[in-house]
Amino acid sequence: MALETTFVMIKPDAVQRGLVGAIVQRFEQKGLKIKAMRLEMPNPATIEKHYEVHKARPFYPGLVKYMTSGPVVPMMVEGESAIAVSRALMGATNPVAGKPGEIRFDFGQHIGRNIIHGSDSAETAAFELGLWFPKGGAQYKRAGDEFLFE
Ligand code: D4T
Repeated sequence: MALETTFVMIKPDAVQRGLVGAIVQRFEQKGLKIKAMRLEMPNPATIEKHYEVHKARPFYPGLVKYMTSGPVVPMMVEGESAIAVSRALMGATNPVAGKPGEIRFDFGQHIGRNIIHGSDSAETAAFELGLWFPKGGAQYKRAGDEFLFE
């Protein structure tokens, strides 16, 4: 087990559908610590850098168009194995391939409108956190942590 920090982003479809509160609640209920969060119209250059690994894929132009179509909610999230735990909370990339209880399954139906993003490795998390939160996150002691961690 290791304390990790990861990058999570609520995508435009979920913001437009009024799901921000329900999604953030899943992370809070799990005990993950939110260290930074904001709502913004994403800068297209940031989205292009974020999805640069997918540049050659056929879905890339549609992905960039969708991701810049409205506000997103980028988040910095900390917790034990936070990278894998966040991905587990999100579920399968294709919302209908997952299981009930997963954010994407519970709230989505189409891979091109899949609600939420989360870093898939420590390297990706470092890159994405640097891209979206160059100034870092809030440093604070959370009340109740002694009941969450032994
Ligand atoms: P992200 O990166 O958004 O957390 O999603 P995943 O890590 O679960 O999935 P991914 O990198 O393979 O895909 C990135 C992003 O592209 C969209 N997408 C993906 C799409 O619109 N059509 C497709 O066929 C695929 C594979 C969804 C997520």
